[in-house]
Amino acid sequence: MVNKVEVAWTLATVVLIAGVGVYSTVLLYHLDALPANPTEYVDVIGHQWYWEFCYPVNNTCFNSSYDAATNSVSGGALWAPPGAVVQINVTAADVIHSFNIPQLGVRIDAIPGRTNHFAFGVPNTSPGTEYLIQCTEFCGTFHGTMRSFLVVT
Ligand SMILES: [Cu+2]
Repeated sequence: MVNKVEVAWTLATVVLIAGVGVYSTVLLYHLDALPANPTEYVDVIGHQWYWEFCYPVNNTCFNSSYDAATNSVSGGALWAPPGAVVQINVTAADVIHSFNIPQLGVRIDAIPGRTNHFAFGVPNTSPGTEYLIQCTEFCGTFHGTMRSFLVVT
C-alpha cells in the first residue's frame, strides 16, 4: 500500500530540486552573457610569469611586471575608467593560467589556443584605485608573483 505522506514528500522534493535546477540554469546563462556595448575591450594574455594587456582600440600591448618588494607593477596594467563595463578576452601563451580579480569576483581561465570572454563592471571609485590581479592556476616557479593591478583611471 502506498503511503500518502511518502508520495507527498517525494513529489515535494522533486518539485524543489527541479525549481533550483531551472533557476540555476537561467542564472548561469545570464552570468555568461556578454554586454552588447562594453565601454572597452581588453585582450589579456597569460605568460610565465606575467600578464600582457592589449588594447585593440589603439592597437597597443603592455607587459605588466610585478615587483613583490614594493607590491607594484611596471610596464603596464589593466586600465579602465570608473563605472566602465570591461570585456576581457583571455588566453595564454604557454601554459594554463587563471585570471582573477578577487575583490570584483572576476575569475576566468587563460588557456593556450583558446580565448575565453568575460565582462565585469569597474566600481565607481576615485581614479588611482587599484584592484589586485592574481593568477589562480599554479603555472610554475613564479606563479605566486604572477600579479598585476586593475587601475581605475
Ligand atoms: Cu599563471
